[in-house]
Amino acid sequence: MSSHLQRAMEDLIKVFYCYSGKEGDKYKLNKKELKNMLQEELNDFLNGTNDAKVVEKIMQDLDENRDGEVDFQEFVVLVAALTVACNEFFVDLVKKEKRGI
Ligand SMILES: [Ca+2]
Repeated sequence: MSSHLQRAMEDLIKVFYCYSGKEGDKYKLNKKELKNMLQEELNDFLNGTNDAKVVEKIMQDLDENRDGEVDFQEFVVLVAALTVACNEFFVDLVKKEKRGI
């Protein structure tokens, strides 16, 4: 049986390839696939994923090697950044609860 973290890592990989495999390069997300992924998986986190400009901006931020597509390594950067943001929110919440706010 695999650990929680290992399962989470597997899920990350599965989610990425589920979207990247739809068209073109199977191992990279093009703009359409990225938009799809953001809408399906991260709509609660990212406001305005319906907005083409927002998707464009995320694409530019993630696409480190400027090939117009997001590979797994670039995708993980997004997930890590969002996880850090989540953690800060969570830690704040726990602190507030301890102080009885
Ligand atoms: Ca890229």
